[in-house]
Amino acid sequence: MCTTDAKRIGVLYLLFATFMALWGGILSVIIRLELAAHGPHIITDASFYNALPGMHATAMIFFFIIPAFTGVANFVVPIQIGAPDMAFPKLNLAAFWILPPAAILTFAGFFMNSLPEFGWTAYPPLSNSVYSPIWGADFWVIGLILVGVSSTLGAVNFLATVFNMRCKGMKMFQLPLFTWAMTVTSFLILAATPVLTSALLMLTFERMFPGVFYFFNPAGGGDPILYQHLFWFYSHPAVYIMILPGFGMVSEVITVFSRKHIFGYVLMVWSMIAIAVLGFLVWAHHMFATGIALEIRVGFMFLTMLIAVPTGIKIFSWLATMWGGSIKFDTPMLYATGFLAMFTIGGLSGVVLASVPVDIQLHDTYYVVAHIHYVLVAGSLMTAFAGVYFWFPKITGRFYNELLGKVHFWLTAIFINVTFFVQHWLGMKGMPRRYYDYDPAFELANMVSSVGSVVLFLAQFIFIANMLWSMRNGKIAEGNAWKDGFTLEWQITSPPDHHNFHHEPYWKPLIRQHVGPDQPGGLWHRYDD
Ligand code: HEM
Ligand SMILES: [Cu+2]
Repeated sequence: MCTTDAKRIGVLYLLFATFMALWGGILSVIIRLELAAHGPHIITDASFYNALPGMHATAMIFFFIIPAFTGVANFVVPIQIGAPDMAFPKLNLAAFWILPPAAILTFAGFFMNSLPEFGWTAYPPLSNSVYSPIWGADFWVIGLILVGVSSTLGAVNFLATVFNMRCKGMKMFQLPLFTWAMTVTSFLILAATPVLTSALLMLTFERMFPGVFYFFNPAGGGDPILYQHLFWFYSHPAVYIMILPGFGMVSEVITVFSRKHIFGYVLMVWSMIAIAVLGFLVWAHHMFATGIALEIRVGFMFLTMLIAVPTGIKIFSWLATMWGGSIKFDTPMLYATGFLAMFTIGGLSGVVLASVPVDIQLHDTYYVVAHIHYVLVAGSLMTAFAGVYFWFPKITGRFYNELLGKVHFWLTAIFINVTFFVQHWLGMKGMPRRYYDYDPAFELANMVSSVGSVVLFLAQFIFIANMLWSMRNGKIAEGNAWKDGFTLEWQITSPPDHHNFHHEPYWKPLIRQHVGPDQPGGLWHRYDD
């Protein structure tokens, strides 16, 4: 509980994230049950329904996906660079322990019958003291400010660790791709999160002292669109905060399970950097419908579409890595390849939404919901599973049950599509997002989506059961659990000892020897005791 060992803090993050995923999942199933058929069902109070999508999104984004990635990274990043711990172990612990109280504040509205109904974006005027004069809204805003503080502290720590604590011989362009992904992500957090925190502080001031502060309220010279600019200047980069670590995990999984070097390492790193930079230049694609000038919209449209280039490069590099490899389809690899296929759908619907005329039509419809979920569920969630299955033997010293892992994968992959694919159609036909009820013509597709979501939710208990059971009873894993891991974490015992390494590790480029024709080396490395 008050350990400063990054590995244990990582596990705390993972437990917290699992808990919040269940919470967010329950909320989403409630939403879907209500929408299963036309007319009111399990929720009689439309106001309560109104609050649910926002609460679900808040739980999933701020308390599940981001902490889950941070958890794996706490465990893996220091080891991958040959360090005994993070640069600031106590800060690390503090960053974690801000989260549970932040979660309690954020969701306090549930205990006080005072739930904010302004979605997860909290646009004023809806979120100001006139339209949301409730305590639950204040707590929600303050909870998210705390999350911002926590992830900023975490990002500083990761950067300090990666830049200062690399073992002898390891240069930046020799870092494993997961560590690179966390480095780029930490820069994103450092540059973007304080912007959200500021916007939320401004909102709080306006809520607490109406008539004194006018940031967003036009009555005193404020501008509600300013809030949207600040919000999306954080929240678009945030989508990459929620996907780049997953990209990094998939890179590790695909190299190990294809038993090959990553194809185009340097290009992979630069693509991540390009994605991060472009990620800051596209925020106004969320504001095409706010009446900003057409020239500006067109500019943002092209910049947005440009992100497809580095993303495409990464997809092709992963495919090229698998090409000609001797591939093992264990659960982590199933998740990694499943991610490739399904994330592509999310990327394509993103390009569709990026074009201004189409977005004007599809804005605030279920098409956007489908897009978000193909990137966040088929992208972030599936990569997180790839990573957790992949490093589970390293974290616990035991293997998970492979059969259960595969069953979990297939149920998850199939029912993600059952749940979300029809939503594209619903959106194109004009079903609005965040509504309590809909036209009876949409009934069948909504039923399909709801049934899908229930099965998807239930399937996750297979994962939890597998993890809990295998932690104690799984097959014992050796240090190099997958036999083909060449990054540093695979060169020490599973689970690693307190300070990771018994002797100060050193890094040296290593030609890959034991599989297939020799590839020119440099990216695999070995730690010799
Ligand atoms: C990398 C993972 C991605 C994530 C996690 C993500 C997430 C999101 C989220 C949460 C929204 C909803 C905004 C709202 O609630 O109003 C959204 C909308 C949008 N996304 Fe993405 N996105 C990703 C990738 C992309 C890509 C690659 C593109 C374009 C090439 C894109 C283009 C858009 C556009 C244009 C909208 C605005 C839709 C509207 O307001 O009607 N996204 N995305
Ligand atoms: Cu965006």
